Amino acid sequence: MVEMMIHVFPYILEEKPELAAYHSAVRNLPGLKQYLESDRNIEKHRAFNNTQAKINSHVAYTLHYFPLYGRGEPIRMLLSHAGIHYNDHLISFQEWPAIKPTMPGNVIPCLELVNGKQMGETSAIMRYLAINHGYYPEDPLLAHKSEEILDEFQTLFENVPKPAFVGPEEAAALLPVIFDDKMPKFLAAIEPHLKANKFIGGNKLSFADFFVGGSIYCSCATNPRIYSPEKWAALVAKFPTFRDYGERFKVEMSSYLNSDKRGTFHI
Ligand SMILES: N[C@@H](CCC(=O)N[C@@H](CS)C(=O)NCC(=O)O)C(=O)O
Repeated sequence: MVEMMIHVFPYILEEKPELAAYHSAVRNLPGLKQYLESDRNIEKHRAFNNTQAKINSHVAYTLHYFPLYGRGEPIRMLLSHAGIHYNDHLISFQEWPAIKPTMPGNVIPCLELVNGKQMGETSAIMRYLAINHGYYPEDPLLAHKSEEILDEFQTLFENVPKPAFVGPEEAAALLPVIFDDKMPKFLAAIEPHLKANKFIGGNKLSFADFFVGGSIYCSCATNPRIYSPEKWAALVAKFPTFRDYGERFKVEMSSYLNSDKRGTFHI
């Protein structure tokens, strides 16, 4: 019963210390502890979480981010693919200075839970959502591959979005770095995995797919509003395994990509 209450009112244990003590004592009973930690229970827990988030469709999460694809888009994509309704709080650049001090680390994206708890850091938010909604691979090798690719993606994306936000001279200097060095190296490194697997997560999407299929393929390579679209097209043409993967990802995400939610963000 307490487990069910936690799903509906996730903050209840913080507010009721006696209930928290009772809950902890019961969970640690020898037979129960073993069952709760078994794979079977973890599966049921995930399925319940998914259903619960759908039932609480209007209160599941609020995502605070700019009206951009950027770091917010993998989060929007995962939530949409999971069928979870969320409040997409788009913060304009005019509003940002007043909101900035209220966000974790003074940056966004920030995922806010129904109890007001704010979570920062894109990768950590994505892992949290992946674990709760079935996008964290159970196979340790696929989990490692997803983590590895996400780490490489984060390094790559220190540069890739920049040309959209800097002056023409700085942008021009960055293009060879992106198109002749960073992007081809990244794609060459991930292509063998994409050749052997439908998605980075194997037969189903993992959190890393929302960065590679989402941010790289949808928000950059095939985004009609991207900088240097001809360079992106030429890059994709050189990596057909990546292109085929990107198209598979687009099919998987088609209802989101064709929805109004997708917006007309720039990058
Ligand atoms: N390490 C953080 C970086 C977050 C970040 O730099 N966010 C940018 C937008 S993509 C931001 O908040 N910029 C506004 C500012 O720094 O004032 C993450 O991965 O979430």
